[in-house]
Amino acid sequence: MVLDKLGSSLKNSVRKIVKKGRIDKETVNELATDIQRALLKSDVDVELVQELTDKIKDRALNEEPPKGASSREHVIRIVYEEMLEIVGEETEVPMEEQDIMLVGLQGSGKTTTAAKLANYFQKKGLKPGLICGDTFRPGAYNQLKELSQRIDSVFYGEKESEDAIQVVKNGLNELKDSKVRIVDTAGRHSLESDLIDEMEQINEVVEPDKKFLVIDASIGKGVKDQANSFNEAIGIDGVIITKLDGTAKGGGALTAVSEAETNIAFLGTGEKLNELEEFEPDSFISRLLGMGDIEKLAQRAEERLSEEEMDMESMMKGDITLKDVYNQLESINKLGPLNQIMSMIPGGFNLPDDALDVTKEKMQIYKIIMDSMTEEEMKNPQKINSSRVERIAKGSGTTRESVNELLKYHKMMKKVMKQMKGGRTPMKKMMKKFMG
Ligand SMILES: Nc1nc2c(ncn2[C@@H]2O[C@H](COP(=O)(O)OP(=O)(O)OP(=O)(O)O)[C@@H](O)[C@H]2O)c(=O)[nH]1
Ligand SMILES: [Mg+2]
Repeated sequence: MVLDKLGSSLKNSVRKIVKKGRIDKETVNELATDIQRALLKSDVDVELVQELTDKIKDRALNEEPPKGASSREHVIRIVYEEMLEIVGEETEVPMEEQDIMLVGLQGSGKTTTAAKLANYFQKKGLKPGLICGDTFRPGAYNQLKELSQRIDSVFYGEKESEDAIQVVKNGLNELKDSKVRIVDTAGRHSLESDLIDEMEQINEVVEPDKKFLVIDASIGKGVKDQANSFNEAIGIDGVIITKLDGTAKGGGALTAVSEAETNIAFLGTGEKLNELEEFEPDSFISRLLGMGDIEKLAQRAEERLSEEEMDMESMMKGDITLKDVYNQLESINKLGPLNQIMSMIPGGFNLPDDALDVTKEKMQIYKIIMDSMTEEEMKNPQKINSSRVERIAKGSGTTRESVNELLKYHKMMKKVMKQMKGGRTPMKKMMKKFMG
């Protein structure tokens, strides 16, 4: 997709939030820093980035999630909404008969984009016609002609002419049958007065329904000034940003337009003629943030939570067995460190911190050990005497110390569960609070 790098770093920052249990100040700050880093790397204006992340932080920490939404979902939503703000609105391109004129600086991608647009409308069932209004560059005629043949579009141009205005006039007459007529114009190395004059004259002849300014994404933030100058000169209906595939400055180019007095209509994402995208801000940002995936992830996290609640509840009814420990080890890993869960319980525990600090590696070993136990031993761990410990250690390829450690862990869990049972906060509520 466009802006692969920016997209993947933004996706990662947002994914981190999904994985986080609790949304606190630290988490939000971390997210803001991640987003800042990603946007600055892709050349988005520093001030704009600062403003954006300030807003995200402020809203994430002060706004209550709407009913039914977790704070995690809420924060992701805020990021999405604020990102949407900085790319501006979409330019409507109606599917109807129209004349389009492309303008822009030299080499920005006008001719290629003209052919891409013809291809785009043809696919939508609107017969396109391409007109070469570039009598300035000798190769322009052949270039557009060749491109139009590739997509099987009607073409009009006059190879020997030097009068662009007349050529365009003739072209419009010749291509009366075409539903969407696209006029390519000459590029100059800067916005000179003669270029503006010619643009204005072609503008008068064509009376285009849409005037699109084609800009190369590699100028990044510079897009804003260019868009504003062209807009002042002839009044443009939108911007087409090209070569987004080949630049790290894409984020700058995209966001700069929102500060200009116009919007983005299309994005050019490659040299091939089908590499043109309509610019739809909401779907663009959701893709950039990987929203589809994130929604799925968030959902999975919620589902896990409800499974968790059930486990915990049934566990608290009876005495905790090693089997419960086994299941817990699997699920607690997904929830986060045990000591974090325990710290949520009002009243607290008088257990040493390290007692709860069971590492992932250790949990793995515990599981292997339990795989070597009999069903009976799992249910009644108190029956495990030293000869059984010996057997289990051998069978699981671990040590007696590890087996004893696991038995100690089980005892501790039992104690914890008892204390929880006596606590005033219902389990469900506590888990909800923990998960945010
Ligand atoms: N990678 C990439 N290359 C593009 C894209 N759009 C155009 N190009 C390339 O950019 C170069 C210039 O494109 P043109 O379409 O000839 O640009 P132009 O604005 O018509 O140039 P002039 O008529 O000389 O002003 C060509 O090599 C194109 O293949 C794009 O979206 N991605
Ligand atoms: Mg050209």
